[in-house]
Amino acid sequence: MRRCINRILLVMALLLYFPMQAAAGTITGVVKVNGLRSPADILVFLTHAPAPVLDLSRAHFVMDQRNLTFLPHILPIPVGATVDFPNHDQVAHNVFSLSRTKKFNLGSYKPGMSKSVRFDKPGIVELRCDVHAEMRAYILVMKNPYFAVTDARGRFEIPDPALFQKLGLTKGLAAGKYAVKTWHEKLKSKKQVVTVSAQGALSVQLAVKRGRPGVLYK
Ligand SMILES: [Cu+2]
Repeated sequence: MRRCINRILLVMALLLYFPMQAAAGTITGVVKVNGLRSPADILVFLTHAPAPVLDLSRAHFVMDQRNLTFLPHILPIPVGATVDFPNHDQVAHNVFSLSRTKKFNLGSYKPGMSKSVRFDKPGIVELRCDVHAEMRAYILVMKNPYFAVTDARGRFEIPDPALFQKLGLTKGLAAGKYAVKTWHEKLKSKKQVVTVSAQGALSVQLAVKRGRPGVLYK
């Protein structure tokens, strides 16, 4: 009798456990690059995915200015997020964008100062500096939080654990079909359709070549 009850309890526990797993899919992978020195700093994202309502009030995104470069080189953010632009150099910078997604000019500002911009429309923002012509970086304003940037070895994970923690999101990816796409200013964007299963940790390999990336969303 006791054995039977134990078995029923086990089955019930499993039934409770597995539905929770249904929304915990992840996509991990590697981007292989032909024609660039490093496979780092490539945006990988899902073109269409459920976009939860986000509380962006506490989530800070930073585009640093250090050693006469923007850091990071590629910064994806969810639409509606605000980016801080601190100047950690010994000289003044003047950050601006002529991109249609967001046009702005922060003016020249001194070391130790910071300015902020909110990005309310999805798309690509090319950042430049009026003082240093070689300074260039990109803010990618994304429609959903399912995006990541490749590490030094070209690896990525969607959802990005650090980003999801920052945004207070706990769930993984619901089972279904998704288009995984890459973006980097010097690489032709690649798209691949994948199927994420209920318990799924899916592994993808994307091969990209030099070329024009095109738009984020069609
Ligand atoms: Cu500058």
